[in-house]
Amino acid sequence: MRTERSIRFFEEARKRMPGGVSSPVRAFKAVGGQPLFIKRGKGSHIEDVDGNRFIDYVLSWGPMIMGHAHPKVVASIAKASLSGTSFGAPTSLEIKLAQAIQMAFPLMERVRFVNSGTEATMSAIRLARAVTGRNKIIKFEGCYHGHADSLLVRAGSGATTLGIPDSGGVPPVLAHDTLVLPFNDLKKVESLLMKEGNQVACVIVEPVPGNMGTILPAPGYLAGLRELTKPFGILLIFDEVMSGFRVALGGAQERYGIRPDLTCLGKIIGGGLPVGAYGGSASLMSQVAPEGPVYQAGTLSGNPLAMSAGIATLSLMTPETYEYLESCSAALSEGLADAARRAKIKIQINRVGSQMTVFFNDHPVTDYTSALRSDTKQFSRFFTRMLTRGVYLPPSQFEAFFLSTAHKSADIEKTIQAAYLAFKGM
Ligand code: HOZ
Repeated sequence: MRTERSIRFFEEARKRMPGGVSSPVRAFKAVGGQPLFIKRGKGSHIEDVDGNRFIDYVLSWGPMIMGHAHPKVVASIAKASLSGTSFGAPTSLEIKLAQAIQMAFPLMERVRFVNSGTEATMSAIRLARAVTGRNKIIKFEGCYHGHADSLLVRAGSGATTLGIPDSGGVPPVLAHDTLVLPFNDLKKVESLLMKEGNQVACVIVEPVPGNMGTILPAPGYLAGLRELTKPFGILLIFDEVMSGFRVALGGAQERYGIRPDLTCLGKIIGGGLPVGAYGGSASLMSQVAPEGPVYQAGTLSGNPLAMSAGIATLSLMTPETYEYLESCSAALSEGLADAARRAKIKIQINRVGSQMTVFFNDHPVTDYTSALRSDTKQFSRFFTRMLTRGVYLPPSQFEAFFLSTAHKSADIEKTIQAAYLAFKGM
């Protein structure tokens, strides 16, 4: 595989940007080698600046559920841009996207648009602290809720990939108010709440964690969180930045039938442009400025191009979309499991709908501790072998693969065949 141009760009980029990238995990540090610079994407494929083509399972870390450069999404962005790209004033597009979100997430009676998942989660926490008058928050090991100070404690995603789950620069006083528990362990939640429940503003959780790799919530776990938090008046925040419109149209809250107080969204709702959102009941959200005292703002929030891309993307999502994604993803995970068996490699595949992770691990992966026991060296070898065979996977053991409606059975078959060859002799 030729990579001269990517190498040249990376040298140049490193002179101008920390690590040569705009976000750490894409630097390929955990898997060795160096990042490929992407020139274009279409459907299930991306192409780098050296002309290599790959079946893409990163999909911009989730948003491109209809594949790259979907004609309807591209046309809606182009059309919106002809009328101006930003006004810092309301447009009717915000109402349309809010309506589309509320159809799928009825508990989000009021929605505030922001520019990223990070903004959504940090704003939701500010709101929870304000309405409860409490400072402490509970998060779970290996869950990643963006890079706000209070949340970079035992954080997954790039923070875990690069070995900095507790980031430098986070004031100890903030980290001190973040209580961290293992995921999938209700007993620990219960005993912490018995001690400190009346000081806790919120429990924030990725209902289907994807940032320590994909983890399945144990049966009854999410319902248990709901039950345990209620009597203490603790708000339950579902960070559905990844799972929203991914694991079901109405996200994990629809799939598992849970009613969180606040929901954070991102990724898919922007159709590949920068958008986040948070929302909940009208009464809770009435505390957000300008209606209430909780301040949060943004010049580009509700940006018309991003709203248009989101509206177009959500308009394409039908029950058939999810049926297709489910069957395609099941075929991939079954094929990968079979390829590993034939090659005598031990892996665990965790999958919910069209989100999955292949763990190089002998035992089931159910939380951060078990995820960290995975063989990251083997993952790196697998990653590199897949890349050279034309398959672009997330460059970390602690991330998720995503599928889109543009992935066809030929892509899946090619991926399984590449995996078999990659597993063989590992
Ligand atoms: N937070 C993203 C992974 N879960 C990575 C974003 C990026 O590097 O682009």
